[in-house]
Amino acid sequence: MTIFGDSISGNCLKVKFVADRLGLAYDWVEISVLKAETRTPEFLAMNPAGQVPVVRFADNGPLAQSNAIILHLAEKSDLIPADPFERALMYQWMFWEQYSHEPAIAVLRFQKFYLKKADSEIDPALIAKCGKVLTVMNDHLSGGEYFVGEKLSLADIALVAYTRFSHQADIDLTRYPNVLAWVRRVERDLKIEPAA
Ligand SMILES: N[C@@H](CCC(=O)N[C@@H](CS)C(=O)NCC(=O)O)C(=O)O
Repeated sequence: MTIFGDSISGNCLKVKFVADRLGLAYDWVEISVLKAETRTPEFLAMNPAGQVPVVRFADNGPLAQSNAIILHLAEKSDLIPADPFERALMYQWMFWEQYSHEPAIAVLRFQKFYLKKADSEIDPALIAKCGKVLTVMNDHLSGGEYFVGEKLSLADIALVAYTRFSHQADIDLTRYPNVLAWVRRVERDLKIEPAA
């Protein structure tokens, strides 16, 4: 399979983390969002939404949406709980990640770290939203080491993708100690270095 991704993107790194963890072979094609490489006719033919990640499978063609991709890659693996209710809890966190978490942390990080926006240009509501999602996570993690059950699942991988870049959004994760400990735990599990 071929992963079309931008290596600064948490959504794209989710796909890499799952493929690496499961030992799946892939080619990585770097597509720069900042250089508008998601807007070429060739790319839009694969994903009319003009977004990475996209994975092109030799047998089935292209698939977009990071969480759809990782669910497909991890099917029948230990990254998806066997118990139906635990599996539903994993989906719960993955849907929350896309609707509430990613639009906060990833957007603030992009505005601060890549667009270099001044604090005066940042919507205070966005900063408040980041605090809210990290508080939800910190409270949840007071009851366990992972988001669902007692082991790593796709919920952790989806949520860690941007949480580990919080410092690039000028968010101090030491204010959310359970989250910080969990980020380091998941990075260790995935055998990746803490984000610089
Ligand atoms: N919900 C999508 C979001 C994908 C997304 O926002 N991709 C960004 C990079 S992280 C992108 O390609 N942006 C280019 C654009 O929207 O023009 C997913 O999880 O895959």
